[in-house]
Amino acid sequence: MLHVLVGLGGNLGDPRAAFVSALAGLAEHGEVVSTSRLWRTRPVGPAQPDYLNAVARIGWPGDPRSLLARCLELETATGRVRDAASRWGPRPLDLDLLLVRGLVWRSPDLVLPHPRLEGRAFALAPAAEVAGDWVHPLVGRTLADLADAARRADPVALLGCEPFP
Ligand code: PH2
Ligand code: MG
Ligand code: MG
Repeated sequence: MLHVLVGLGGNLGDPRAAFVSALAGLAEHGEVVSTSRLWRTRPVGPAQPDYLNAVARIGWPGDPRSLLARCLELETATGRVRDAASRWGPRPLDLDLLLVRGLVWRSPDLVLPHPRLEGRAFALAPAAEVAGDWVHPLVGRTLADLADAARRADPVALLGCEPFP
């Protein structure tokens, strides 16, 4: 069983509803152990609406690739279209594999930990709520520590948070 952090993001339509159905979809094959609060965050990248972000801690019985495939299916089910032009643009649902506990993985379609996890307050703040004591296997620091550092470096990244679900 893999212990995984999945990042949820979205800034089009009803991201909260998309998060709820994505978590139900992940729970069909894995176990959703806990979820962070729902954070409203300033967009990183081109100008676009604010995001909602959350992180789910899940148990997954398969390998990382099978989880990635499931996440892509769930993104597509929300109407997301993937193309080069929308890579950094607004989306109804983005599911990112952020971290698999204790695992470093590099293949053309998947890199773990997520290469931009460090320094991204919108991912680290919710990740620290569900797995603050997990250690980033490349950086050697806990997610709680990295979240504190990211928030200090970018104090306006986080706009607020509310209970979820
Ligand atoms: N995701 C992106 C680009 N920018 N900004 C915020 N605040 N939250 C995101 O989830 C996000 C982003 C590409 O995946
Ligand atoms: Mg993303
Ligand atoms: Mg993504």
